[in-house]
Parts: sequence; structure tokens; C-alpha cells
Amino acid sequence: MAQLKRFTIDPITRIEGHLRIEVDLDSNNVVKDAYSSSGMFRGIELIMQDRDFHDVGLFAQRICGVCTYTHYRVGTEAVEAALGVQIPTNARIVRNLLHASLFLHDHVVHFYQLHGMDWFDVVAALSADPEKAAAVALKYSPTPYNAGAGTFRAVQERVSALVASGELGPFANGYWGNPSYKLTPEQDLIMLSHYLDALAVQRTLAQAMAVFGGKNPHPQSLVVGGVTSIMDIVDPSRVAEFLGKMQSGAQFIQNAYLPDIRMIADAYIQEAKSGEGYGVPDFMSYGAFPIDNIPWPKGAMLFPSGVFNRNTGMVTDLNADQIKEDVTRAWYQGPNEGVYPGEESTIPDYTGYEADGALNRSGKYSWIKAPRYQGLPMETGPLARLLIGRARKDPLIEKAMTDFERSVPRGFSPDEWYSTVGRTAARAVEADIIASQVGAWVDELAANVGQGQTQTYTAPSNTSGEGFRLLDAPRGALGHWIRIENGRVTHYQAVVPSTWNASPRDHKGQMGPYEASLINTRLAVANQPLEVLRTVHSFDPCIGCAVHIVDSKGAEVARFQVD
Ligand code: NFE
Ligand code: MG
Repeated sequence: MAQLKRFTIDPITRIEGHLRIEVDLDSNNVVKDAYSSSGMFRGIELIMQDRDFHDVGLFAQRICGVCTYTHYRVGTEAVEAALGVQIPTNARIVRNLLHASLFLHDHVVHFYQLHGMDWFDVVAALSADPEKAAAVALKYSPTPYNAGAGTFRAVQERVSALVASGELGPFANGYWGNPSYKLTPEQDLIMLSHYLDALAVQRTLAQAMAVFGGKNPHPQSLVVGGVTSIMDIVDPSRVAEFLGKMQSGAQFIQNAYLPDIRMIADAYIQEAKSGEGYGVPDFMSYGAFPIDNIPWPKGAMLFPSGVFNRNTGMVTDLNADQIKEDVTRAWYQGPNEGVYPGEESTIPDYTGYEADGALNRSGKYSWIKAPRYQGLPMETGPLARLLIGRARKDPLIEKAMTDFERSVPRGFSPDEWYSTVGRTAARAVEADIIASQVGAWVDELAANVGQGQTQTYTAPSNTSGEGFRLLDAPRGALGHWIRIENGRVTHYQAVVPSTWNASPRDHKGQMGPYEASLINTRLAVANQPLEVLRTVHSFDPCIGCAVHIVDSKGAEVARFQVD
């Protein structure tokens, strides 16, 4: 067998945190082996020790600067689960509205700012015909977003000036001209123009969060037992302000994001049909957006929970007992088969790199643990949520997926979801589903308030207990486990979406989802790993979340024990 070539991308950019991907290429530049590693260590779970339970959400929220609110919510709800607190309906709705603003913000920023340039060629966009581009935009939406020839010409002038100055700014270091870019120059120009529009849209969505959350990022209106947004929910002008900002985000999703994904699905037909970027066959969701007050997992959710296997087509109910974190190949101590997060410790065991700087492929090689469900790696995130919703015959999700499949001019078969194109499309479809619910949730809130139900908070009556909260974040399945004794935290463990997806191998040698998804990917140009980046980015990696414990020098880290 011919010698494989090692190719290292470190760091992966346009993500949160520090991620390294090492792949082996054969002589045709096809990926034959892949390793995903984080070189970053943090300590939020450890910081939680001995804190007053009221502070858990605020500390947990600092796990990440991107999905801030989600750790705030799940940390707070873990406390509520441990103490047996039932929050009032208004609090559940406000928490969902805040979550909706986070999901829409994250998905828009991800597709354009973090992932867009894996799909579109900025330099080629400059040679497009603006009149033709305006006509092309009409092929993907009857009402395309800010897509007139004049707008496109202005975008070209703006970006050309940047290129002429030699200061490419956000467009520096791209693989411009790579043959793996499949859009026409006119399609590139539409994407470039919406990339710039998205910068304003994300600001509006961040402002939406601040209406009920007080500020963004890191909102501050959740407390154990409910929310403190009482002044905002009884003031129709505040509710209208939130709704207006969310509706303007929804319009962008309808008229830019979804149409642009249709365009990509159209152009990247070969990548979608061949399943490029498909990784593991198992998909998991804890569910998201509870729409009744019945405790998890029995209550109804906008996105139902479950575990789905592509090969059998079967969806099964989740059993939290089946979650374990395997650290055989991660820089921690622990037994081979892993430990349930409710019992798990975080004991660093840093063993370093090979002498030539490569990952230690026979030993430990990442700060990211390897969560497994029933011993299996799971892909989690928007694609998992859609596949599980479809398998559970959820009418809203089924309709949204079918509508998308039909809306791609060349058609889009159900098998094509199992690809990088599909994973990216799923995020847009999900954003549209969420946006479509916001009006009804706001109406429900207004109806409650109109009937005099203004309660937003239930005081906790216990100070000790044990529990967990499983709820999906934008990137997938998020769990926080907690034990509280006499008002103080004695155990904390978070198992986060990017930990599932970016996980290293486990004691059985099973690859994590990023790793598995890269196998057989072919690079069009040997030293330009565009296709690898595209697939890794399609998961929307967040390494701050994934490790939640930073050794900035890569040197020996102090040892500490939780429990
Ligand atoms: Ni830091 Fe997060 C989300 C969580 S991680 S972005 O979504 O939890 O994967
Ligand atoms: Mg953890």
C-alpha cells in the first residue's frame, strides 16, 4: 500500500475555541484516517464546587460566549430538577422565546460568517454580472432578500476596494479559485451580498434576546424557579419590540438563508448525492422547546427527543442512564468504558504529543472526552433533530423537510440529508421551523397575561437534591448533572453537543462523528483542505463548550479532583 501523507489543520478557524484536525491522505488526496483534537483545557465544572445553587446558571453560562443562554437555561433547569421546582407557564414560554432568539442568531451567523466561505468564492463573485445575479436570485425565492442589481453592484464595489487595498480583512486566507467551489459567479455574489446583510441581521436577533434577557450575550433574567422578565411581559410595547426583531430575522431566513441553501443544494448535487461528509449512523436529540409543563422526557417538545439509527430507520426513547463519557483517548483519568455524568470526575491526565508534534495515535490525544450512548458515538445537532422528528412522524418537521426537498430546483432526495450539504440544510430548515412558532408563543404569553396570570416565578422549597437537565442547544444534545447539599453544589458535570460531535476515539476504537465524517473525502487540491473544513464546519464546532475546562501554554496542567 502506498504511503499515506499526514495533513494537520491547527487551528481550525471560524469556530469558537481551539480545534485541531489531523488527516491521512492517500496518493489521490483521499482522506483515509482522521483525528479530532482539542488542545484547550478549561475548568467550569470545577469552579462550580461549593457554590450557592442560585449562582449555577450564571457560572454555567460562562462555559461559552456563543451559546451563552443555553448553558444558563440548562444549568438553572438542572438545579430545578434537583430541587423539584416546577416553573410557571409564563417562565417556560419566556425561556423558549429567549432560546428561539439564540437558535436563530447562532444559525444565521454560522451559515454566513462561519461556514459560508466553504461554499462560495469571494473573488469569483467580483466578476459576476449583477443583472444576471438578480435574475438568478429569483430562481430560489419569489421574494429574494435585498437582491437587486444595484445592491449587488454596490457589494462588488465595496469588496473590490478591499481587495485592491490588499487588506482582505475577513476574506483573507481563503482558497479562492479552488475547483471545489461549485457556485457560478452570480451565485457567489448572492452569497457574498447576504454574508454582509447577515451582519446586521445577527445584531437585530441579539437585540431580540436582550428584550426578555436584559442583555446579550450572557442574558441575566433567569433565576431558579422562573424568570424575572415580568416588566417586559406585561408591557405590550416590549413584547412587540421582541416580535418585530424576531420577524425581521424570520424574513431573512425565509428570503435569504433558505433560498441560499436551495442554491447550494442545487450546485453541490454531486457532494450531496455521494454522501460526502456523512459520518456515524446514530443520531441523538434530547428534544428542544418544551411546549407543555410536563417534565422531561414525557412532555411535548417542538423537536422531539430520541435516538435514531439510519440503517434500521428505528427511533427509540432516550434513557439518560445509557450516557457515559469514555476518556480512554482523552487527557483524563477514568475507567475504560466510561462513567455516567452523575458520578463522573474530571481528573486531567495530560500525556502530550509525539516528539515530532503529531497527535499520539495509540494513546490519549484530546481534551475533549468521548461521550457515548449505549456505547455508541452519536451525531447531534439540527440534522439529528430533523431525522428524529421525521422518524417520529412529527407533522411540522415532516412538512418542513418535504417542502425543502421539493423546493430545490433539481429535487433533493431523503438520502441526501446524510451528507455535509444535508447537515447544513437541516440547520436552515430548523431555523425556519423555530421562526414559524414564535408568533404563537408570544400570543400564548399575551393570553396568559390578559387573563391575569402574571406569575413568572416559583420559589424553591428544598436546598438539597440531585438531578439533571437534558435539553438540546443549537449544536445538539446538552446535559448538565448536579448534586446540591444544603444549598451548595457538591457535584457538577456538563456533557455538551460539541463534545459528542468532536469526540476522539473510545476504548473500542470507534471514531467520533467529526472523524468518521471525514473518511473518503477527496481534496481537489493537495494542500488546500477546503473539503475537510467544509465538513468540520458543517457541525458548527464550539470547543469552548466541548471542553469547558485553558492551559494556554500546552504545558503540564495542575491536577484537581471533583467529588
Ligand atoms: Ni459553545 Fe454550545 C451549543 C452548547 S456546544 S456553542 O449549541 O451547549 O456545542
Ligand atoms: Mg463535562
